[in-house]
Amino acid sequence: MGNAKMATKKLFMSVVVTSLVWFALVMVYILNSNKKNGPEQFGRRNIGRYRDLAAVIVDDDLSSVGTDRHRFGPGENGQPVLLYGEQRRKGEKTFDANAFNLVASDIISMERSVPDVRHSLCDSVRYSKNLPTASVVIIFHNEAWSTLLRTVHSVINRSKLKLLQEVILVDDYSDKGELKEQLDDYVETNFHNKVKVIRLEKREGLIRARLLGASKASGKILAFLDSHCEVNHNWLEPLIDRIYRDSSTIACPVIDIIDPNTFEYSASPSVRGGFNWGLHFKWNNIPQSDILKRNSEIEPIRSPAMAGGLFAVDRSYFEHIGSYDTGMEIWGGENIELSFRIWQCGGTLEIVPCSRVGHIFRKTHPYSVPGGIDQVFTHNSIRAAEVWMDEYKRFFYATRPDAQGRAFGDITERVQIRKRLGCKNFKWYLENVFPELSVPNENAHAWGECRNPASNLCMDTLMREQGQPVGVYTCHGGGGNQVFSYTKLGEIRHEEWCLDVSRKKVGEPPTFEQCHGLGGNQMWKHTQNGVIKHQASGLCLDRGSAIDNGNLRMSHCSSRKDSQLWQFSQYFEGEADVIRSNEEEYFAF
Ligand code: UD2
Ligand code: MN
Repeated sequence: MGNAKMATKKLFMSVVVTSLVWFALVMVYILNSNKKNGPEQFGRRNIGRYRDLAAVIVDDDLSSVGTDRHRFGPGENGQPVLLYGEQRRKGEKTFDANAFNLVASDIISMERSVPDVRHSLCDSVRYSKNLPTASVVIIFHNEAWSTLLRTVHSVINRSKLKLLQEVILVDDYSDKGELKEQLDDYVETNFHNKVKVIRLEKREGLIRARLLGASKASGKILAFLDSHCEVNHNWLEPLIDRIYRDSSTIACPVIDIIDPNTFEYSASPSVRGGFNWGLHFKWNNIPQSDILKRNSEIEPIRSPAMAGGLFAVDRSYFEHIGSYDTGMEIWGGENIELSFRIWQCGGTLEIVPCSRVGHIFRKTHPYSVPGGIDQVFTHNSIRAAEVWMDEYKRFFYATRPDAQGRAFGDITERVQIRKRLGCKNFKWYLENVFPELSVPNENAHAWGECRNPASNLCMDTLMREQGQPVGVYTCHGGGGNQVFSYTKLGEIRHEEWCLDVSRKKVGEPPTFEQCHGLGGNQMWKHTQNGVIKHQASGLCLDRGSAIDNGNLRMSHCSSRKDSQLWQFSQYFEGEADVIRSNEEEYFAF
């Protein structure tokens, strides 16, 4: 009995020991194979990826999601690069030439990984096997070496290569030495024929540079990028898919944010493109009604306007609808013009949530612009307004007085395109595509500068944001931050911001809040050259005094105080009378 017990114990022990040995062996194997996928190995494999593109295409399972996880180093996974001491000082000096921190950019690998910020549902989407290929066109003027090539590497590493016809780099007459032969050599050695460089003989600006790129492209689809982007995993396929389904679609990726100082990659919120009456592009919240219509968060978002730099389009459709207005110069306005054209002429513009691309949003333009950036932007915007906005262009001119009476060149050809394509008018666009844009004469009693005549101070956003006090500033007649409206809903409004009074106390300033259209704290009454009375509190808007730090303040109403009298630059016909006939009610306080 005792012996049998001993034997069982021995057997048990040997099973345990053998299992442990096996376990250890398996662990060693796993650890070893993991090492093979580590950063070093990744680096080599990755070089193989574009050294021998043909071989990679066979096994094109878009492994970037997996391999990116194993990378480490400065800026990897979109982490910020923080500089100290001498490096920090050096970095700050590079802003003048680049409008971003070139020292930080140079430290980061050309092939750094980015966080996979796509919605989790994106991975389960299955796309057609028959998708056409795309040519990616990247235009640049004096772009920095590291940001330009990081853009290209990201496209090579994170696109399905069988969908990537080619990458075309268009040099818009840069004068940086490194962007000439050195760039040609780099591209030749690293990307073979997959990437081409073409050059303009003179500075043409981004509009004509993109057109040159498009004319050399052979893919069925064109995908445009700025020269300081980092595309995210599988960004291209969802864009092509939308165009494959309907060739009259222009598909834009979600534009994520790369910080110009630290190069941190962060996901941007779900927004869509719009603009104000000055034709400045703006990001807007997606209206609730559109959110409710969507079946899932990864469904494309219809967008009234595009930011401009990052979009995909069917090449022949792009030609068919008149590509770009070649009468536009250097920078600005072409995105709004294309947005109007695509919608008014029967196409669709959308943002595709499963496609994401990071872009360095710069605060200034580091390059010189012949004629000045403001001048060319105004010139281009006038052309867009004249061709597409019909009678509504008066609101553009009223918001941008610098555009009034300026020559804008010949637009005959563009007007003919509009006729040839039988495009709809701007009223249709406003009603069907962008009903959220407040149209002054339809949605408002009064519009323009809101002036306190006694002081010549005007209501001014002072570039403030949500929740901050509404300001006043000397009237400048330049539109922009001094354009307000008194809407038919009783709002005092600047774009999507409404004057709101939640602390109903004398001396408190009104603040900017998102307009909700429900009255309440955003409901006012105004008579021409009279007071602006807040309905819920019974207090009136006062221009304030120096001690109010340039803020408006709420006061007890008195039409005898000239600090409470306001005059909009425009009262719409018929409306002023209606307002006046109710005057008694307004002054009953
Ligand atoms: C935004 C767009 C940009 C363009 C612009 C309006 C995004 C992310 N960016 O401004 O693509 O639509 O609005 O016009 O939506 N470039 C040239 N030649 C020039 C000037 C610029 O090739 O004379 C290149 C430049 O190197 C860059 C691209 O054009 O790749 C756009 O210029 P940007 O980055 O200064 O414009 P951005 O992003 O402020
Ligand atoms: Mn840009």
